[in-house]
Amino acid sequence: MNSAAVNSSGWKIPDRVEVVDSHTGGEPTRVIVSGQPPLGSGTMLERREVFRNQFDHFRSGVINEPRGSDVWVGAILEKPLDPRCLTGVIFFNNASYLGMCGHGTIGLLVTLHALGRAAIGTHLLETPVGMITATLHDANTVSLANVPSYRLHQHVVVTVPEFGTIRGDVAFGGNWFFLAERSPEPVAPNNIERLDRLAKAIRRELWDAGIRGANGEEIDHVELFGPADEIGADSRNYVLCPGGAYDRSPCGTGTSAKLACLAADGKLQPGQIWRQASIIGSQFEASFQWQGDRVIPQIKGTAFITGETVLRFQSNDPLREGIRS
Ligand code: PYC
Repeated sequence: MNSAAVNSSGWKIPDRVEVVDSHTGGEPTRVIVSGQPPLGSGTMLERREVFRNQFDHFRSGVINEPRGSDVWVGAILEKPLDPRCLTGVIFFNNASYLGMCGHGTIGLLVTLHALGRAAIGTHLLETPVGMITATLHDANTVSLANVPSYRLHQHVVVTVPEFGTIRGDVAFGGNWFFLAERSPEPVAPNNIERLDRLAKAIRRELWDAGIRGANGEEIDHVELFGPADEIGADSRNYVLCPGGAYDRSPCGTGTSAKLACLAADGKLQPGQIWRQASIIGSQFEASFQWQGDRVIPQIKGTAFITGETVLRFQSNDPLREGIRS
């Protein structure tokens, strides 16, 4: 813990930081509305590194306990390089920084609309992994065309003590995922503790075995699939996020990675609808189009505003920078 809360550049978390909170299928998003650090004028990827290297105390302060928790995803808004874009955005969580975030994009657009900053219609957004298109259909419903997604490895085998041998694919959907073909544990809301143990063990095994993303990235999301009870859903998932929490939503980038695998296997055709249910039963409607050997996933879901808050960072608070995990 660093109670000074001033980084090497002398920038200090302001006493008041305004945020708007929402949830997308149960998964919360916190959009920073005022008080964020200056990240410069580079690409979103470059600005994300400035954020990581110089202002990580701000990430921790706004998203970690006691002001947030491991379930939250935060979004910082940035002036886009491309003037056609509505905004640039960098998503982050209790552990680190994300490339993209599907549920977060849905929450972001609904939030910007509630603030009077986004009209119903289609918008471009700049993210660290590229430009995406998102359409606000009404005050709560958003569909997004995600970044090109693809399967990198098929039939990866990991042996996990206590759970046995698990086969799955490694795919990119804006973040890196391991997608287990058949979960040895029921993917059911009353089994979250074991799913959590299993997914964390798989992630450790992948790391120890040196299995990485295309540019050496950690496979930091693990997705387990099972049959869905929910009406109309094709599948139910359990998604372990990098910070250790599970995604309450069906995970936009995880569903994108799933679409890439289904497409590669010829199990889903372009334009065909895939309804992905989350472990709590919320759903995204998804489909894809081919772009060369990658797919452009389309993800549709709803978000609702849950709060408009002023976070306080009092100078004498020993937990000004949050509890770092
Ligand atoms: O919806 O892409 C997503 C996501 C990533 C992490 C949590 N949600």
